Amino acid sequence: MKIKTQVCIVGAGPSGLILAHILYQAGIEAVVLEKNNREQILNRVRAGIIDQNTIDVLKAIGFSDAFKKQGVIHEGFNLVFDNQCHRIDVNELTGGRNVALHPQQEIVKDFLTHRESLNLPLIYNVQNITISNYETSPTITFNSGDEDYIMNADFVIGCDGYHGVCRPTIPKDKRPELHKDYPFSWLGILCESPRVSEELVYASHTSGFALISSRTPEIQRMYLQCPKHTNLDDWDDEKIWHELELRTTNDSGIKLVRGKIIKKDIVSMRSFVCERMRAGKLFLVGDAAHIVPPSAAKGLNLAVSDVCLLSKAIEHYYQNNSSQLLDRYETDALKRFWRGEEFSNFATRLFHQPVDGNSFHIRQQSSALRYMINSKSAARSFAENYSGIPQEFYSYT
Ligand code: RFL
Ligand code: PHB
Repeated sequence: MKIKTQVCIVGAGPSGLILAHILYQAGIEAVVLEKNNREQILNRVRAGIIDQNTIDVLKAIGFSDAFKKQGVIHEGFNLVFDNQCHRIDVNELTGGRNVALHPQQEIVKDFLTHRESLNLPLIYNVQNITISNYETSPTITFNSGDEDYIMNADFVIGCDGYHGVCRPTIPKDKRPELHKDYPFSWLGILCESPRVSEELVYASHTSGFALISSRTPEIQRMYLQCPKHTNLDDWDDEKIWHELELRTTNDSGIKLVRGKIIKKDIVSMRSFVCERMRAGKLFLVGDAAHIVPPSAAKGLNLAVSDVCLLSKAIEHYYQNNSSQLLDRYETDALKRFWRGEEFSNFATRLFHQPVDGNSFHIRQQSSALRYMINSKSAARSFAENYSGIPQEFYSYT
């Protein structure tokens, strides 16, 4: 089958679906290609926290009601170390900015069902994508089920995550990539137990980092720092609960309640950036271009930030027949990304136990944690990054 469209979006994760929606609102045609089926993309457990910038975007593009239904505003979070709990009041420190607990699956579900209700094109089970002629006039071939497709598009947008096909389409010598691996991972669980804290608990402990997050009042999401190549079989439920309780014990009355663990997964901790986010008519967005460790809950927010820049640039192109904003996309997106990257790296160092037990690192970390609870300036800097640096910050350049 032959298809012609304005924008081909590869990937129906949050980046791809939100971008497709904004383009639709601007009257620009897009076809979304997704390698998985509908069930698979709806059942992917990932982000829990979105920042103020993303909250504002969801509201601005017509998803206020969906946000109100599923999102819970958090005005701060709890920081536990030396078994004491300190509340960081993000709202007060930033003059009214917050984060929200708004699970990524719910965001994906909202945008997907909205797209379906409008009968807009999204092709599932897409395999063997090839992208040619992307410098000038892209052609995309793929198959889905028994059908072979050839698509012509003005633009191809890679929203296909870290393991996608779009980034590798750009020859290796034309895409500088930077990596940082962390020497530990996270073990994540979903469990059936009551919510024990209104806000998240980030715990730095001599046995390692722990995080108490949530999905619904009845389903909780928690994480433990664990060895890099750990085997899930080595973590029975008793060991997981023991470590979670040990690391989060505190003086504030927040106390875990054990429940049935319904999912366990290992999350690798890494930073990655491909500094080529554009090659002709091919653009990379979100995790396809960059990854941060989840310590500071930034990845999805950085993806949405890319979406905003690129959607504006594509609109500008069609309205004014001008590539001016498209030409700036990579530079502007990387500037925003590096702020999120530096902050995610900072939070990772602040919260996690060094695997070599390095005393110098541990003393610095204790000092930084005490500084954060004793100095409003230090706490404000953290809160400003955590709730999302306002986009105006970048416009001076
Ligand atoms: P995604 O979500 O990876 O979506 C990519 C989509 O592309 C599809 N795809 C393809 N489609 C067609 N052809 C191909 N060849 C394809 N290859 C892949 C995939 O099936 C998928 O549907 O990328 P996107 O849209 O850029 O979104 C990025 C976010 O998913 C990611 O940054 C966040 O989940 C990161 N993250 C968090 N970010 C936050 O802002 N707040 C958080 O609280 C937060 N928590 C987390 C996180 C990431 C985590 N993990 C698992 C790394 C917690 C965890 C545990
Ligand atoms: C989550 O709820 O999955 C979550 C929350 C905060 C983080 C990372 C993940 O920093």
